[in-house]
Amino acid sequence: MTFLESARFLRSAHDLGDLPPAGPPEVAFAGRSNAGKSSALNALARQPGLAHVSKTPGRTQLINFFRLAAGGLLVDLPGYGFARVPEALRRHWARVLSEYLQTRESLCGLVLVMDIRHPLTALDQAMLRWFRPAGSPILVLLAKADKLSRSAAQRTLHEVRGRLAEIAPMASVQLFSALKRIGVEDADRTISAWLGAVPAAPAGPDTDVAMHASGELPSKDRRGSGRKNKKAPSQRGKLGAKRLK
Ligand SMILES: Nc1nc2c(ncn2[C@@H]2O[C@H](COP(=O)(O)OP(=O)(O)OP(=O)(O)O)[C@@H](O)[C@H]2O)c(=O)[nH]1
Ligand SMILES: [Mg+2]
Repeated sequence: MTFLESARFLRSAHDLGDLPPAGPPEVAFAGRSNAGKSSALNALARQPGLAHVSKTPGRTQLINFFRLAAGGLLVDLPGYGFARVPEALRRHWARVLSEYLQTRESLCGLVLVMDIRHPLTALDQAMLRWFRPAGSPILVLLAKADKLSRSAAQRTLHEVRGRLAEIAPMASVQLFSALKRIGVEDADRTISAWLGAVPAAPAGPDTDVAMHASGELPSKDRRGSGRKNKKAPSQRGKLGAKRLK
């Protein structure tokens, strides 16, 4: 059994007051509505029904916590950016997400899931800004990579990597597909390392496991994953929470 395969549903939270007490390290999955967060979590945990997946955007309306046998937590966050969500609910989640990212002491890494066809939206960039001061690692998953041709996926990967180098240097990025299981092993290694399971994966062939198959050379320039927190957890709580416009 892999480290992440031991994930089991723990509880849901509607507000910051409902969160389980901060303690074991946790990794959160954030992203736009329908980007593929719950599917990514399920692919990594190798349990198709663990987090709820839906064709209807805005399906995950709670913060869902999953506990690992070793004690860490995986957190499926509600998606943002879905226009048809009532304004009051949108504001509620904007406040909860920004405060959670900025103040949650035990959050040791962020997985930011983006639909590869719509990467780095304004709200994705807001998530990066909120989380950046903590200095903890970020893994950007360019999800639904199966929706693009291999060359288009590679192109987007390089473009996003270039932009991230400017706006969030602590972020690494890789291709991902829950459907075709592209990049699952790489993401698993990175996240498991954050949670203390295994040594950090060496910077190495890109998630281009799928690209290998196509005969393309793997990229060598992926930034290392599994960085350690630069600040003590107690410093996280001192960051002021800002509201999402
Ligand atoms: N082709 C393809 N479709 C995917 C992939 N991952 C997710 N999907 C589909 O995208 C839709 C949304 O997936 P979810 O995992 O529920 O997305 P989410 O980000 O959790 O959505 P919310 O909880 O609503 O914010 C579903 O119809 C999934 O089947 C993928 O890798 N490839
Ligand atoms: Mg979801």
